[in-house]
Amino acid sequence: MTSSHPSTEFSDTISAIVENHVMLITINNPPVNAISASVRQGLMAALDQAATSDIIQGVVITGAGSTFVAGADIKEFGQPVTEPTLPQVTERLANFNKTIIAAVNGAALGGGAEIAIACHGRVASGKSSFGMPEVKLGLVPGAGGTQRLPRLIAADLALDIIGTGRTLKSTESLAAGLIDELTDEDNLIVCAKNASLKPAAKRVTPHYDAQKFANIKTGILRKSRGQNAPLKAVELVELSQQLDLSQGLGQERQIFLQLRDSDEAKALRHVFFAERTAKKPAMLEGVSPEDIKILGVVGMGLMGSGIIVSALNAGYQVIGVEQTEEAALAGHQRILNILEKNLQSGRLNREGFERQKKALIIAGTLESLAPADLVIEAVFDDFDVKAKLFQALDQIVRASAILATNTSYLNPNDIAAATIYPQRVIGMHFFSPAHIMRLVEVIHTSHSSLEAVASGFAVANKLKKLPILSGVTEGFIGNSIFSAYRREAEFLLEDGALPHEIDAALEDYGFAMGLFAVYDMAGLEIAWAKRKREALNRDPQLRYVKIADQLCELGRFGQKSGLGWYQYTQGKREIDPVVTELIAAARREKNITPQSFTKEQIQERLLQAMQAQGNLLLQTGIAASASDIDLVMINGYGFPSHKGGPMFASGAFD
Ligand code: T1G
Repeated sequence: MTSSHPSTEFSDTISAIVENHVMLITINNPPVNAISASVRQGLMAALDQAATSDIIQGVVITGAGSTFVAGADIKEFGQPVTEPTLPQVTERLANFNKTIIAAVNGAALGGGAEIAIACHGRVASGKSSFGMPEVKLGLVPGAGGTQRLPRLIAADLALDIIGTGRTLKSTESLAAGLIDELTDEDNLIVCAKNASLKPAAKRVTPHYDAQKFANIKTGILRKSRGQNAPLKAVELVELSQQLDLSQGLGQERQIFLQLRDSDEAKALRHVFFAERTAKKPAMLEGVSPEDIKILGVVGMGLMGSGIIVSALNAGYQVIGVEQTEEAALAGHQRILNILEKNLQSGRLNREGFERQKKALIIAGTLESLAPADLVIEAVFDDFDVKAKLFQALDQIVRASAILATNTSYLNPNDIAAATIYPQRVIGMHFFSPAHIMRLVEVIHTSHSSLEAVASGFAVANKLKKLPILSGVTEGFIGNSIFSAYRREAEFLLEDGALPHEIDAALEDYGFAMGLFAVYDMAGLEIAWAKRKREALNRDPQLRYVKIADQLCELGRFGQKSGLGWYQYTQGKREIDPVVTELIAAARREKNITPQSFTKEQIQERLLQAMQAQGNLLLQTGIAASASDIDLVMINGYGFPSHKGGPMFASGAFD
């Protein structure tokens, strides 16, 4: 909204215009109006002028561009604090001598939400959203959020927002009383200005449902898995109901400063910036992806149907192909079931549901893929099957179309070499369930053109996935590190540890579930089949642990067979003395005197195994950066994000 009145620059990120007795302050710190020192200093300077001016009767604060304020400038963390601090700014806003209204034009996150709730009122557009994602950075809101939010809205909802870091859309914010007025973008500033010329509204702290509060608290504590920030968030919101505001703010400040320099916060900051860096791989700088509109997916099993649902969610037209009519119907039903679930859970509205159903074509012949711009295969992980499929597609799709293999363990170089245009073949390694798991390893073969790789990357981004570039090696980044860590875990078994001890050490470290429990859940037979295939070429010099094979030879394939590394009674996992004895026998056979290991020793050995493989992937150029490796292990293999990933944990970023 332009004005004929002069704009005053209060810093290089803060400007203000005074018109009709209202000062409109704009925060302009691209790309997301993060609250840097310049923003804080500029805001205070503008408020100084407004406070003493006789002309100015009201103040409005808004953000330039499509974001209101995305929070404190995370890049400033770890540096010396520059005054004024954000708590000083929000304190000033809350106690300002004239009505201040936040005109929330977009995302108000963390410190941005704290600025908005410190104002005397909030007018927002439909594009606005509110969130306090500090716990995702190992922090708590540090500028009044934990004390002012539970006084503005129901404390149970405040606890949910602060403890989980979830974001509220504009309509939910209005219903919660977080915003006073919801208007369209064109009227946002006018409505906010009108509100600023009225006395600040008197607010009554809304009642809250104590049972709901308790349930939300339990959920947050259960999911925290060793993270400290969520526990502190709960503590502070509870204190907001017991202490007066200034005491509560004092407690909040103390806890915020403790957390800010914690290892957990450093690890989560590493993950935050690692994700931003991974979005822009140097290898693809300046490379334009193909314009992909129509996606083809061959194979509509668990993986294929998950990929199709992600593609429909992203707005692609999708052609799904199966070998038989029966398999195509089963796959179609699987996809419809997921879409139905999304509809019932509110993740999808009716209009979206119908649109996605319409955007999907199911076919029983490969020829129907002719119009596809990119085809992803998710068929049985066998070389001949995949090579034959791509050779058939060579005759069907146009030469510039991209072919992507979802293989986990086969060599995409060989698959590409079997085709007419190997430069258009890439790997796109999804993780199951593919409509939920964020990670996609985008594989560049020795033949792949940069355009083909960039196209796979762009598609993965549009699917709202986290694409990570990987070169070709057995198991790419994730599975090769997972194999190294699994191997070390089995060495630990022979050396004296037991499956439940190793799992307990991993869960203590922050994994949702230990390795052997995960194995039993996934089933032991697939890895066994692979080990049997590899047995002929295995280097007899290398240490090999036979225990897993012996379990399978005994028909112990995991949870579904009731027996695996553990025994399962009515689904309950229990230590099985048969396995304990099997392990003892394996040690005796190799004359190994068992040692006892502390959980820290177990954690250290497994971390070192991951880091050693990670370093190998960096040396061989398979992984572009250590932070990419961390993101793969966090988003694909359950590595606790508040530990930063195996490479971060090794001090690679100190
Ligand atoms: N500080 C510094 N840089 C930030 C930033 C921030 N808060 N948020 C984003 N960026 C950079 C990011 O690194 C990237 O840079 C560019 O902006 C675009 O981001 C006291 C202490 C807002 C939803 O946790 O969730 O307030 O890579 O790629 O996908 O209580 O960014 O281009 O150089 O993510 O459109 C709390 C963090 C801070 C929100 C936009 N706030 N940001 O997503 O773009 S702690 C957050 C986001 C706090 C107070 C406490 C997202 C976004 P580059 P992007 P996007």
